[in-house]
Amino acid sequence: MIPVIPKREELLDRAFGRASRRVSGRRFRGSNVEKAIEKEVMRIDIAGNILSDSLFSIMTKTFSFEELEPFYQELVSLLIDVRRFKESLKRMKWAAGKILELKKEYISKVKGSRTTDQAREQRVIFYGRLNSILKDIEDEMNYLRECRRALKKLPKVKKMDTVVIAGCPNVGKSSLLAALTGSKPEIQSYPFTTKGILLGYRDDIQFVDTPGLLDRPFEKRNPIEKQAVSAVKHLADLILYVYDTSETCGYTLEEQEHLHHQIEKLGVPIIPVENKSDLSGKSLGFLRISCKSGEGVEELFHEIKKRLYSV
Ligand SMILES: Nc1nc2c(ncn2[C@@H]2O[C@H](COP(=O)(O)OP(=O)(O)OP(=O)(O)O)[C@@H](O)[C@H]2O)c(=O)[nH]1
Ligand SMILES: [Mg+2]
Repeated sequence: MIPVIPKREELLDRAFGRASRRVSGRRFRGSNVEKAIEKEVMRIDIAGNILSDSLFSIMTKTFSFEELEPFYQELVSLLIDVRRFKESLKRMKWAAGKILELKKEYISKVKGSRTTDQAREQRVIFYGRLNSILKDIEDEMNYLRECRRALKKLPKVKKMDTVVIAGCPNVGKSSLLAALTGSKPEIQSYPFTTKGILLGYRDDIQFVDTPGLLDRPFEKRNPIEKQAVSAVKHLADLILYVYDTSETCGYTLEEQEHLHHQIEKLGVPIIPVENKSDLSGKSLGFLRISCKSGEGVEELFHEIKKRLYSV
């Protein structure tokens, strides 16, 4: 999402080095002064273009926050200071433009030179100005490097019909993901917990388990977690809310119902299911399944498809 941003010295070396190489292989005509002028004009032109192009190319390769999916916008806002990020990009744009301006200015100065030394001197001053411009945006470039590191942790969720699995700890969310998709889920790093996001796929439907995120009532959450929870509403087309009616998970049915009501507030369609039907327990009248015996899992998958495709 953000390309590697070379160090100031590297950017300058690249620009100056290329400019030198290009003029060294060339023959210039006219008097010594005319030759010097033509040569220094060329160096300024090439160095200026290469440096401003490098900055422009970093900007164009960097993602645009506005073009992100709402889900990613929320995740990105958790990881970086979006205002500072945008400000840093603006400053890079300023620098790239300023370089082109200075280039013109110094080319005309060199053209007005009367001696070879004067021509050379103007080019040296121009190189110095390029260095100062990059120093001026050093903080901004550092911040973009920081953003790059932070955003590397973003999970790669695909844009497809997505079912998110929620429920108290130990009710069987991860088991259900495995039972539904019949595979070992892919684990991807996750910005706000160390646990990772689990993804599974079946028939063009993406199943997501977000360990630690949708397993506690919202009032027990810190602001960052609250925002992460609310990001889920942009990701999920459907939520599976998993109950453990045997209560062997360690949470009472009341506690589980409380979380269910909270998750309903996200405004995403929900299918509640009762897992661990192989064990004894009360029923709330929802679809009963068992990840252990497989009971009800196929019916659930059928129901999921019906809900996703009938709306
Ligand atoms: N008897 C029985 N046990 C189950 C069933 N489904 C899951 N379990 C068990 O319940 C425990 C928790 O299952 P997980 O799938 O890890 O539950 P989870 O909701 O992902 O747990 P956290 O990620 O810690 O929130 C494990 O020991 C599972 O083997 C089921 O249908 N029947
Ligand atoms: Mg789990």
